[in-house]
Amino acid sequence: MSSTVAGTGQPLDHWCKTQGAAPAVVDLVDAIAGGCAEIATLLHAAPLRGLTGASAEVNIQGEVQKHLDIMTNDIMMRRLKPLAAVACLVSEEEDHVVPGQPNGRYCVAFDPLDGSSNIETNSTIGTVFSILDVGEGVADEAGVLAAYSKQVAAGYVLYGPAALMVINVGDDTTMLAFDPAGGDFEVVQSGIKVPADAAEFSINMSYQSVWHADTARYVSECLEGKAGPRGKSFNMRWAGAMVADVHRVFVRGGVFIYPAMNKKGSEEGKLRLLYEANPMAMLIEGAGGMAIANATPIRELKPNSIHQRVPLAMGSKNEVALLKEYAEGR
Ligand code: P6P
Repeated sequence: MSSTVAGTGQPLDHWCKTQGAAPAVVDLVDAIAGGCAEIATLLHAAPLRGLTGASAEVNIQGEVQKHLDIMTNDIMMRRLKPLAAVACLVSEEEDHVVPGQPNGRYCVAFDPLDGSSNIETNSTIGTVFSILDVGEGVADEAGVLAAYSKQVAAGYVLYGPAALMVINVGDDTTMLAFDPAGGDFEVVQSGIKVPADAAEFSINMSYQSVWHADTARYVSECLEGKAGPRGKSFNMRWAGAMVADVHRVFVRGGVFIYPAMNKKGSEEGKLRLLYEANPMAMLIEGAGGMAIANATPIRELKPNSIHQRVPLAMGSKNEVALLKEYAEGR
């Protein structure tokens, strides 16, 4: 994919319809986009309003909630919960499944503000969402988990210098940019393709001492560069926000890794299956990449809880295939 994009004039809802998305899904995507536009505006004013720090609250993950974690969750709940199509909602910031409307058919699972540790440094953060076809009136954990593979749409909005959305509603993975003047997202790059090969990896190197041997092998071979078995040099990036690191993969290829570790509490990595790994996997696979948890494709997993964590590697398929091969040997 070229790194230069430009507006095509095609608005989000029109693009969704060209992709064959059901009208109710188009409405949900539109509501999500409106929530993200509101979040983008809130983030720009946050330093002036003293909102970049931590609240007194702790979420079910045991993580201190930032003021913006709570406020962005409230925005998404307010925008989505009243919609007729919403059966229920799952949020990183909500302990349990939140019921929507009695005849709703879809569950929207989301992380309202991914990477919130980046807020205080004014670094890139984002909103990640997944839309599951759970069936009419389903609003319990078992019903949501049973519909894990019925993901009909997935996407994220990256709040960087620009607010960019990357979304898939069943076919293409496409990028849209938010136009503050028009108040809508506009297609800037459709049919994104992740290059099969890459020379850039993304992992938090500070955990090197607790990696499993397969992760350590992959990274050390990358670091050996031209003289090593890979025969080429690699660059490394770690943004501290999954949305930023995965977005880079869409722009120029690469692999994003948050592995299982020999560390209490990180045996299954850190990232959540339902509202981080599964939506990102749909986007990546829709762009010709690969997304795995240890050696299993993320789409083939059977979740056991709504806040379940999974190890993951996703991006350029030839790099992820090597990680898969090494993980099979674990
Ligand atoms: P670490 C943000 O908190 C997040 O959930 C992801 O967005 C990000 O990739 C990861 O955690 C960063 O984790 O261990 O490097 O702080």
